[in-house]
Amino acid sequence: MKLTQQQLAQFDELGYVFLPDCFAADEVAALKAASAEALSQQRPEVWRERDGTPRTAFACHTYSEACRLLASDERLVDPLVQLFEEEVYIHQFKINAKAAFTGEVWQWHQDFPTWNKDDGMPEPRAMNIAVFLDDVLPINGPLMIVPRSHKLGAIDSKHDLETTSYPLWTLDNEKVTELVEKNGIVTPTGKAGSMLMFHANIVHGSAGNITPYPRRIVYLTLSALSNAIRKPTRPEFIAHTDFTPVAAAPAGVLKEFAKQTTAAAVAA
Ligand SMILES: O=C(O)CCC(=O)C(=O)O
Repeated sequence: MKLTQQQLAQFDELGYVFLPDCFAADEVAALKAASAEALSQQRPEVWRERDGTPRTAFACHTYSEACRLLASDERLVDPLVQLFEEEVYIHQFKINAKAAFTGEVWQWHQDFPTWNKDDGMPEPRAMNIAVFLDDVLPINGPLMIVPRSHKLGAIDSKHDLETTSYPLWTLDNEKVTELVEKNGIVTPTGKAGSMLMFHANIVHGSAGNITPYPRRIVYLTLSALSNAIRKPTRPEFIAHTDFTPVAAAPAGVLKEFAKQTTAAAVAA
């Protein structure tokens, strides 16, 4: 799946592209089952909120077949190969749970400073692609994005080890206020199965979820091969050091897997 000229122009100007209805209901169901299974496990790759609720399941593409297939699906991989004009590898794969009632905030940040300072990634030639596993609503902690903020490059940030259980390089309130006064905030919301691609330097964050509606999102971070990390300090399951190029698989592969899982569930 390639981005159109219009989508490329929007990405360039605003720093994100929202792509509704990319995955069919049975694919979403297979991914949701995989996410429930991953998030329920007691293993180091499952990061928890301070109250013990699963926050993020890292690296589930290494042990879940549905996630493994998603991580090489052409719908995610092709647009990034198109943008970076070279092969890509998987820097990170995670499912953020943002659980009903207890899902916590993601502070205002850009992704690249964390990848740069913690992992030694040289350039912002990597990007997150989000696949919504639940309907993302204005009320259940959608991503909030400051359009055009990617044009500023990496902004000064501080290492925040306090606000949540997960350390992050975050922006101060004055800077966020200044950016938002100029460019506003958008919250791309939509049905499960939608995708959102956003630039490594776009300023974004999300509020806590106190609704009864969970907001699970898969994030695949793909990096240009020439941009592989140089000085990883985080665990392998957070910043991968397997730089094998991703071979994009046709969308039909995940669709077939989903069909078989649905048939098996009906037969059981
Ligand atoms: O899932 C969210 O709400 C935010 C995740 C995020 O900002 C990130 O992974 O960089």
